[in-house]
Amino acid sequence: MEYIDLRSDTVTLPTQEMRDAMYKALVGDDVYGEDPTVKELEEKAADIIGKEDAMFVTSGTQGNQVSVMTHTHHGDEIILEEKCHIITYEVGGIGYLSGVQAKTIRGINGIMDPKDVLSSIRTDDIHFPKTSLICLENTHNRAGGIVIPLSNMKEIYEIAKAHNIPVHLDGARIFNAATYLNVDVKEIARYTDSVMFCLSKGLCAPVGSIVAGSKEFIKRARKYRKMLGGGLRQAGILAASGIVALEKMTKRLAEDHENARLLAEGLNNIKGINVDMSTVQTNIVMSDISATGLTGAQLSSKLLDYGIKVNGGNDYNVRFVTHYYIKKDHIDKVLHAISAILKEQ
Ligand code: TLP
Repeated sequence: MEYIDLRSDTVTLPTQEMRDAMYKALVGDDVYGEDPTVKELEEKAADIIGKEDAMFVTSGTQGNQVSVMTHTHHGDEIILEEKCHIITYEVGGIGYLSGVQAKTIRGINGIMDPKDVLSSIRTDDIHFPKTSLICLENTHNRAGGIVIPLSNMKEIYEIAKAHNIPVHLDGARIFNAATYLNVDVKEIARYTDSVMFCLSKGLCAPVGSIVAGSKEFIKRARKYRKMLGGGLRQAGILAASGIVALEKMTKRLAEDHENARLLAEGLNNIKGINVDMSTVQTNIVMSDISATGLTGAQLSSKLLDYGIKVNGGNDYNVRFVTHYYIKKDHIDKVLHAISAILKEQ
């Protein structure tokens, strides 16, 4: 059975064009710096994002962890929004790998108040750890794919610069944010010192993410990537798909956003389901199904019978993520299936 898979945009398969590019890719040993396709991807990525240099990493998680390791020292403190991916879904890596502690800030829809960021920066006191990094996430996954406004990023960046603290952006879905804001992706990346973005989510590459920053930062980051086992050999096979992702797939994300909006509107028309439309900005829809009497896990297991996959846990929230392989008629099918399930209740 072919599923309609809305669990994540990570489920996207490589396109035929990617497979062709992978087949034909020129490769070499990238640990020796001899893979021409990896080099091409890294140069293209740096240019697109507006940073001096870039590095191919195996995953978004590896990219974030390597960035934190490169910016910090053991015993430092870093500031993050409390529901961000680094805190929620990266296996506690910042403590384990970088030996830093987290100062989390409660954001509103993932958006931190710059005043809270400012007041969280440690002063020079014998008791305190050093604040050595501020992390942002745009789009913000757990906030429902919400876009952090540029004005907010700018304000936080200026506070960071005034205190000589670098800013790292988890921009796993930065191209979705740029599409929503209708700006060049550089306009987002300019308020950061390092950026991680994923080639393997809405952009459909099978594997891989990019870390971008200054030449000096990337030089040091390459050592940490090697330490974490991310020094790949003929990685051009993978990088070739990343080049197609950057050239082609960044330009079509508005379609995913439109499908997410259609889905969210349809869900709001179903009794018992509530979606806060103000959060539906990109390709993620967070729904509250508490009034249906079903948990997320129960709804997702019933949807499987209709050939539909969604992520739902033991609470009453269900996340739907649109992507290249979700078309408008799939949205109609999903809405019909949910209505049918709730009628049987
Ligand atoms: N997010 C995944 C899961 O890990 C939750 C998903 O399905 O959304 N930053 C952000 C903002 C992300 O959403 C993700 C993946 C990552 C980093 C990590 O990327 P990968 O999966 O490549 O390690």
